[in-house]
Amino acid sequence: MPITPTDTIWMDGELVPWDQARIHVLTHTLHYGTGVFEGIRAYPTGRGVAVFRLTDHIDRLLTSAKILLLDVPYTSEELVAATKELVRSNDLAQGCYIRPLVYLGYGEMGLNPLPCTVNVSIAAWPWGTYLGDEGVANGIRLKVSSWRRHDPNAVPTAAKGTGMYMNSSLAKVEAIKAGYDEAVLLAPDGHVAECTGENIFIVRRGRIVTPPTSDAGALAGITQDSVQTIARDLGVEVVYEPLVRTDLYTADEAFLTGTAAEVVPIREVDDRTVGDGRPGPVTTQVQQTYFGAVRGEIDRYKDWLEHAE
Ligand code: PPE
Repeated sequence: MPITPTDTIWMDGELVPWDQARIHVLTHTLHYGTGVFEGIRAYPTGRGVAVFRLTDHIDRLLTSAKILLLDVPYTSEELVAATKELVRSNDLAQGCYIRPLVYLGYGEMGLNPLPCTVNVSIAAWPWGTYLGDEGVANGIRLKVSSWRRHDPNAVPTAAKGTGMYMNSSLAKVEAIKAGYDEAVLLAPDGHVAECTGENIFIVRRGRIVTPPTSDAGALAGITQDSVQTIARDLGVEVVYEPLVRTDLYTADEAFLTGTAAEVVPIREVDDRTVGDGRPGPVTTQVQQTYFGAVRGEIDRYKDWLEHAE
């Protein structure tokens, strides 16, 4: 997914021109993956551009940093304000993707990160659909990866750590090279964990089922949480229960969620057609409601919007 440059990137308290937002090649996090990050989206609404659940994302960033013992030199309020300032000053009224990153800077090498400086950057740019317009409309083809998700005692799966995405990237490449759109990873115990950058759900006998995030070694998704609220408001029960791969094959419907991906139907898993191969009624209703919520079209969900202007 190509990046469209904007004017500035927020780096350690300043808005730096896009082309000058550079770091040294000996930056600690570049070598060891010792950073944490977030993915956030802002959408155009009737009242100007609004960042969806911004505070929740910044709080998760700080929780990830805490898990990695990274001492972030900014408060949640300061990072929320910085993000809004960035969106305001970069002509992003049509919406954007926002990428905050906490990383260990230049000056120390070796595996002890404690003496390193902790740096923070926030970038934002317009970004289209992550898994393609066709996938959003008609569903994607999923492959169970041969790569396992992390053991939570090997790396902290509750943190959105940069280095951990080597695992996601390996699974994504494998899936794409095999002709699929996306991969789902199993946890070390064989239960379904999550996709490379999304949580996974099935619909079975009228209920929505998603793996219990921390047990499955999956990230506790903010979109997953939003979808849980939306589904319950639609009168559909949502439960967090362990799933095995054949539960995906035999589901009535399946979909995935993430900030970048949004809500995307799954039409096939390992060449088995899910349901009748078209987005099912529950998936479609949840997806439509999510798109309405992020764009400020549904009063009930207005509290999720944090206006940049
Ligand atoms: N699991 C993983 C592994 C993950 O990376 C994400 C977000 C989620 C679940 C869903 O979380 P949430 O966005 O809070 O609903 N993935 C981010 C990064 C994607 C990327 O390609 O980079 C995102 O969606 O922004």
